[in-house]
Amino acid sequence: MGFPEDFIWGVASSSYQIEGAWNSDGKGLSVWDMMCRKQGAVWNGHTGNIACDHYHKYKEDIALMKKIGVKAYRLSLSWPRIIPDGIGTVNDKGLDFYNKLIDELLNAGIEPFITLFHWDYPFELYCLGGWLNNDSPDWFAEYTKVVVDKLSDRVKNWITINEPQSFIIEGHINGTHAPGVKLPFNQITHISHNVLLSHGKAVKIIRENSKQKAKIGFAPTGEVAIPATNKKSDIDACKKFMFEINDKSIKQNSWWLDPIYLGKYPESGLKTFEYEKPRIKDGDFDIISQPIDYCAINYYFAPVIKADNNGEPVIVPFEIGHTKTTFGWYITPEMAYWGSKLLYERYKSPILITENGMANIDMISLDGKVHDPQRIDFTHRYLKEVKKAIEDKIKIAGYFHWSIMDNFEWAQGFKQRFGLIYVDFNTQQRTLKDSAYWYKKVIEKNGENI
Ligand code: GCO
Repeated sequence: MGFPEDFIWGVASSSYQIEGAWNSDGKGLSVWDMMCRKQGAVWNGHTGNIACDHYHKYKEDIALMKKIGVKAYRLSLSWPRIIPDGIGTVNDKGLDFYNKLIDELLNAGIEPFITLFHWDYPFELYCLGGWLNNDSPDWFAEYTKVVVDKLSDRVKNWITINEPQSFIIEGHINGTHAPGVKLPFNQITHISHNVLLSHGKAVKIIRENSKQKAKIGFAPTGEVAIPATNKKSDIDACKKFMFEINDKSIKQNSWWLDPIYLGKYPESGLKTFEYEKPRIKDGDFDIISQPIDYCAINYYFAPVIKADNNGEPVIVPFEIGHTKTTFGWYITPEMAYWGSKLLYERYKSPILITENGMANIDMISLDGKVHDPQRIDFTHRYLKEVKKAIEDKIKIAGYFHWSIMDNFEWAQGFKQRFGLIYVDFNTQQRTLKDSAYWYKKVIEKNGENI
């Protein structure tokens, strides 16, 4: 067996991380534009003002994607580029940028997968309370409608929201990501509920307004785990770890995916958040739980779990010297098998791996090339686990490598390089890394060499 014929081989990026042009052609400010102005917020004072200058170089970048042979490209849209104040007047020039980008992709034979929200929230809406405001789901729906009206004649694949756990925990609890605030937990659960309602309203808008049959997903972080052994007790402990909520955190995917797929919050979460649970209005779960097509998920690293004598999950520490990326993240390929398997068993929805990749020390060598064997090995290992899952009858629709090119890695600035394409941020010159040529072969052979 192996990868199905129609497996989606893709690459991914997000608007703030690559576009630059932070104030061009009528774009409004996002919370990330503001975060980058806060002293000490981003490594070495870097900003996304220019980033990869993709706004001006998108044709060149799409030509490179074509050269790699990718079948799909997951991009996100900058909401304040399209609607500068977040609601109200549309900035035609901003919308037109995406219009041209989509045409360019389709001309290159690359299928666009649009993420509606990948963290660059309109600053004007943040000033109105942002996700805490109970109108925020309607704001998101309004923005979605503008985009769907314009692009859905050519775009059929949509991801509503990327990694709510990251922008809520980093942005609203730790204050290390935009908007950089530290809110109490009852406000955090309130935000999470509004984000879920925003997702649901966007799904409804897409279904009602798309000019073709749409496919939709929601992309939380890969909060999955790996059982220490194949024993039932360890697997059960691993499931408990993934789906039971026993501390005050909105990290676990059951907090997000149970409402979407099962139409309710997990009991354990409601119990643990006893005095801090969100206010749930009649009909909220009807909005949130409309059918979607992909259980999208981003895989980077995961803990290993075993059962203690009572069957409770305990984290098994990694052995000394377990390999890490330059970000300090452990390399844990088995998550791609176990995460997919356990999510698929619980939610019964095809998995779409919307991100996977690693930060590495990449440099242009004397021969003018970028040799990144670690990234090739990393990707090979994770893809082997994807293949194993597929052979175990777990439906996995596709894989998007993070990222097409080196880019602005949030609070880490340009410190971390995640790309298949090396970017010289001084000259904006692009160089395909060895991993890009390797991925090209994988795609050509539909993963037969995995
Ligand atoms: C994410 C982020 C990406 C990051 C990547 C590496 O979804 O976490 O979506 O923007 O760049 O994950 O940290």
